Amino acid sequence: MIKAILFDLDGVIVDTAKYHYIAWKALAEEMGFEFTLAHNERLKGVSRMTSLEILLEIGGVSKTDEEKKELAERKNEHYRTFITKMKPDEILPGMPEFLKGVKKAGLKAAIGSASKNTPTILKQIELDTFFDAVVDGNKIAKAKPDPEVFLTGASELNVKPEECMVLEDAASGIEAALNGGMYSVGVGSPDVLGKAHCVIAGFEGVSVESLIAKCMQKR
Ligand code: B16
Ligand code: MG
Repeated sequence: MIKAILFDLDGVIVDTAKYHYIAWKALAEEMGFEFTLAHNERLKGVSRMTSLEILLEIGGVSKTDEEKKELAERKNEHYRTFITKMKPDEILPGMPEFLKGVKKAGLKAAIGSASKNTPTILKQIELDTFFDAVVDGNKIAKAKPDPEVFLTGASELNVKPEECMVLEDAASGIEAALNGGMYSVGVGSPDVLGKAHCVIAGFEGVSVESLIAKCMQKR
């Protein structure tokens, strides 16, 4: 029986990938190489420092640890100029209704995100008091596909892993859910998220009850 829903943040509740893209692209251009939207796909669900490593690998650039720290900080400052202007109308289509449904069904809800900017984003979209637990990049040591982020969420909610359904847009996040022994829903393309118990394109017209039923079909 599902007792809790664990939400990834970027790509499930809001689309911040577009802001990450602008900020990483600016950094790449400064270093003299191109960073495309296809490259940006590789950064979804990945931590900030690992994102930087991938960016440098794409550009064939090497930097010292000190320089990497400075680049990551600068990228984050640029990124924050966008997220500090976010409004609740940036919550993805269907998600406000889905969230209401979660509460109505008496289910617990937690955030499981790699982002250290989670508190800022939740505040901007006015969901900072909605969740029963928030587990983000500030709290965890091991990045997805390690299940730490979701297992910590389950433990904070006082539910067992097998009672959790994870909503994720990144393949590494689906793997994290499966590694943790949880049900998983991929939000996006089946080509990328095929390992999930079920895959949806988005939340418009999707109720929590129908999603749980769909997920349970594949055990
Ligand atoms: P920050 P999620 C992830 O959030 C993003 O998908 C990923 O692109 C980003 O690099 C990561 O957060 C770290 O973000 O720089 O804000 O700490 O999808 O796990 O909610
Ligand atoms: Mg995500």
